[in-house]
Amino acid sequence: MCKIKNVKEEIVISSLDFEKTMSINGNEIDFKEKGLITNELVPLEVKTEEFDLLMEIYKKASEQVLEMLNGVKIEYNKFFNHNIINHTVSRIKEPQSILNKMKKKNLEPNYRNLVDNINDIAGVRVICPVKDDVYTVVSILEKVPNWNLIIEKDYIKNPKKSGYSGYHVIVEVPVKISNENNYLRNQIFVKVEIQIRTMAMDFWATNEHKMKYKTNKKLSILDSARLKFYAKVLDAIDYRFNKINQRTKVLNSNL
Ligand code: 0O2
Repeated sequence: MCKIKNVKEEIVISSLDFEKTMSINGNEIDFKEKGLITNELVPLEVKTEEFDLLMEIYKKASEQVLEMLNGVKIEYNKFFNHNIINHTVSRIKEPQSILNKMKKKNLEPNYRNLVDNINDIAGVRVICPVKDDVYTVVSILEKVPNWNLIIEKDYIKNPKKSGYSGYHVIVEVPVKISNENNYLRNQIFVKVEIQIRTMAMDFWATNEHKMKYKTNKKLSILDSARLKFYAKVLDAIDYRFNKINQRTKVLNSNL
């Protein structure tokens, strides 16, 4: 079955189209033998070393995204004296949440379905001061060399029925991998979901997430309606803050 042996290497791998054994954090795994790089539908078992290794790959991908965004934040501050990113957060989806999502999507819990169809195992959230900043970040993400932007969803122009708004992109970022001899370096593309929101959108979504979205708690029809209404109120405030920000920029550019 699966072959795992200790070696003194760091990086890892996975990729359905990659061959041979790879290593990460001192473990080597034969993904081919495991069936991860073939069309075999290997059942997903979350309490295994293989699963942990796979999560490490996603972690490496999201670290890269965070590093890139931090660079953008610093550059914008330096050259434009403007903070387009307030802060970033990241998470790797919990195993149980992955299984729940697969169930919700009627997917057999196997590795191929996980890699192919669950796009937010690695998730990064970018919180911006105002709406224009959200779109600036998106336009930067669209141009990052060597990244593939594969999905874009603008829930700011088209908010969800719940009232949720934000801009979602799924990017594929190259993660460096090594083979068992370590001198042959290579890379694979790993998906990361990036949610870009204003602080107002984040305030709404974080609270709503706790109160309703991810809990079994039932909200009254009235409270659900209130949340929707508050999303609109916050959107109106976001709009006005954005306008003030635009006017301030013009004023300062004329100084
Ligand atoms: P969590 O716990 O935040 O990770 P997909 O996720 O691509 O399979 P979908 O529904 O097309 O399916 O993705 P979508 O809507 O682009 O993004 C889903 C994510 O957006 C959610 O992830 C939430 O983070 C966020 N989101 C979407 N709708 C709402 C909402 O009504 N309220 C709140 N608070 N957040 C929302 P997860 O995995 O569902 O949850």
